Amino acid sequence: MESSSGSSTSDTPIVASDGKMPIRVITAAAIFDGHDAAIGIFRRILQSQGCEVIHLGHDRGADEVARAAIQEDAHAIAITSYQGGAVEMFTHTKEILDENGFSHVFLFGGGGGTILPHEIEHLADKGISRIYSTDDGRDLGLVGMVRDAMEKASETDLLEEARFDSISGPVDADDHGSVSMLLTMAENSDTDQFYNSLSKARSRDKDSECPVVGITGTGGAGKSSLMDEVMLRIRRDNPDARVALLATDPTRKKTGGALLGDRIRMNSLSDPNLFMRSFASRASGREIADCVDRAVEVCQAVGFDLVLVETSGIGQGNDAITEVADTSIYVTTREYGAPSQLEKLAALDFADIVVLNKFDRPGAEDALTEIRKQFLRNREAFDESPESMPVVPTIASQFADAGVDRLWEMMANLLNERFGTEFSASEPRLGPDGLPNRDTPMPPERQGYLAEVASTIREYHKRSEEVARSIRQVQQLEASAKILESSGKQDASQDLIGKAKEIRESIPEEAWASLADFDSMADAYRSGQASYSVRGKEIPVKTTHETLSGTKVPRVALPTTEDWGDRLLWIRKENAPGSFPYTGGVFPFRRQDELPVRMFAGEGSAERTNKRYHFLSKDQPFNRLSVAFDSPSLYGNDPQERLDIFGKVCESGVSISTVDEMDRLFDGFDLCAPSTSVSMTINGNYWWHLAAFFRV
Ligand code: B12
Repeated sequence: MESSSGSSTSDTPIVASDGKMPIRVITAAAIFDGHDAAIGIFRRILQSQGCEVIHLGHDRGADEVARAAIQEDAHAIAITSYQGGAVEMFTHTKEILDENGFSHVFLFGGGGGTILPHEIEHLADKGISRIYSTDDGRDLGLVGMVRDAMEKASETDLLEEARFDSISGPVDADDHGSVSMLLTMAENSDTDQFYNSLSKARSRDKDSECPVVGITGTGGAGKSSLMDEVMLRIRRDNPDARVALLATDPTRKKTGGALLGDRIRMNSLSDPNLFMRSFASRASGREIADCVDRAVEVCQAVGFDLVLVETSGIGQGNDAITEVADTSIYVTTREYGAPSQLEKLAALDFADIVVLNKFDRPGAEDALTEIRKQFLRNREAFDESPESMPVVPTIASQFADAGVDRLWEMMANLLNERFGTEFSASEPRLGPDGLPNRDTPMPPERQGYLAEVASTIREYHKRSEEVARSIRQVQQLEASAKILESSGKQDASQDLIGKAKEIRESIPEEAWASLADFDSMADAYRSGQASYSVRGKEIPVKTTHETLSGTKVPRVALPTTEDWGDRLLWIRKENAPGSFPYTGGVFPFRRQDELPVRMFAGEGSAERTNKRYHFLSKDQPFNRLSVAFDSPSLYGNDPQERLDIFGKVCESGVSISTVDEMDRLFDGFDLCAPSTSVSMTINGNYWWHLAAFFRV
């Protein structure tokens, strides 16, 4: 085994099962936890060390993580937990693994200083393989910790014969653990061993129908999101159908590692009838892993009703999917280039259905016409209309997209016709034009809105620098001209004045006006008294504050520079409070008659938090109640009796999941009084909390 040698360096990939397979690791940040930077770092290091990483992203519950490890037959799971509740998260994940006979999975992770030393000890007692503390980070370094974990994880031999003893009889598609082991054999074992086990495991006749649908298309076309949405429709219309999704992602030649990232898009996988397995392309270097044909055989033998095979992104000429699938779907977006590019596309020859995803993008309707026409030409179906071609526009990112409904309806009809299956499909609610609704919450012309804002601001700063440079030159030229004039060099002085005038004229009038305003503002601040108006009311203010020792300190400090360019840059980038770009607030001075405080609380139960609000606002002329919710409330989940969720209920905030609780939270406060205001630190679940708040 290459792996376990203590002398291995960070350049040596770590492999398991006597060098037969890379280590497979599930990575995730814990439930209700948005701290995903750390796991992002560790997943990249794992890949660089030759591991195949199945990344689930953030906010993943113990059930999702453990289910992924079982379906993916992973050697290890890495979890980061920063939002509290780490003990419950790790313990519950371990419980699920143990219950399913996956105790061998090396469960490790960290959470910096948020997992305390006595909790690390407790977790070790509970059988968690390793929690890495900040001290471990200092001693071993980031790569050192990963290699330490992987060397231990590599001791588990997933191909050990004894492991497969449990597969001595027929395996059913519901038995995800056994299906997963068979898929590991499909990927790594020799032909005899694999078929020997498969013949024992077969629970369904070879002749019974289980169609295989291949999904291919360009990278980034949204294949995984689309398949997730299709699986949700299959579940909706055929609750008993059992579906397997087999996805391939590329192996990196340099490290041998891979990011198997398709699972991150999947929200349908909580259904026990849906199963997913990710493969790395490994030595094949193709868009489907070499083992996919065997993996399909496994899924058919154990009784799945449908197998979906997803490729990694393909180029114009790739058609490997046709080797394993009997029905093919090609997914593209409007961004395929000029119409002539479609003529080169092999997929339009073999695809049964073409999907034009991201149909809400500008220009997508023209693309739909072009693809339909090209599809018709490829089929030489000149007596048919382009509209009758099986080209479906979809917006997989749109909730309940009728385009995806139409896609599933087409798939179901095709499969029922070809294979005699009996899939049901609800009728899609397409618009009168036969197309899905494109009135997305974000109109197409505003989709690049943030990029436009960023580029406008960048342009603004660039322009500021240019004008500041010119203004500085004018100041320097005019000053130099004066010096030359005073030393009798009239001609040279006139030359400089001429040049200064030329540059002066190129500078916009508003820049000179800003500099003039700066001078009058500086005078006003120096005078000790100023006034400003709010809603027509003139408010007089003292511009200086006298300290106990009698020093007069200006309430607003202006830059002392004499350089016109620097002054202009300050005006355009910062400026005084009450002036554009308002970096110091929208009013020239802060109010002095009210303390800028909030009664901020979130202490477990509604009653306790309410008590705290009353304590904080006692004898105050105003109530500015500010709510900090616990993470289940923030993420819109019920405080269920599930260990990983329980660990976060009433932690670092108040738990509010009923209208009654919202009522008790503000008990005794007149929420309509002008002296009362309420703010909430909230996120995607805001609508529920807002509705509950209006109700009280
Ligand atoms: C970065 C950060 C953020 C970023 C997160 C960015 C992101 N996308 O991840 C932002 C600003 C968004 C953020 C937000 C919040 N944060 Co914050 N955040 C941090 C911070 C500063 C660093 C965490 C981090 O990523 N460290 C980098 C990792 C690599 O290093 P490390 O943590 O030291 O871990 C070492 C070892 O443990 C080990 N290790 C760790 N994990 C793993 C995993 C594996 C596999 C291995 C092998 C090793 C290993 O390696 C490291 C090197 O030695 C910590 C404070 C701190 N200094 O730790 C707070 C902290 C975690 N945040 C906190 C809080 C409260 C929040 C908020 C709730 C604040 C709020 N009220 O809105 C939000 C919640 C966001 C959410 N939705 O979950 C608290 C948590 C309190 C608690 N649990 O008791 C902390 C501790 C700050 C504090 N002291 O109050 N946060």
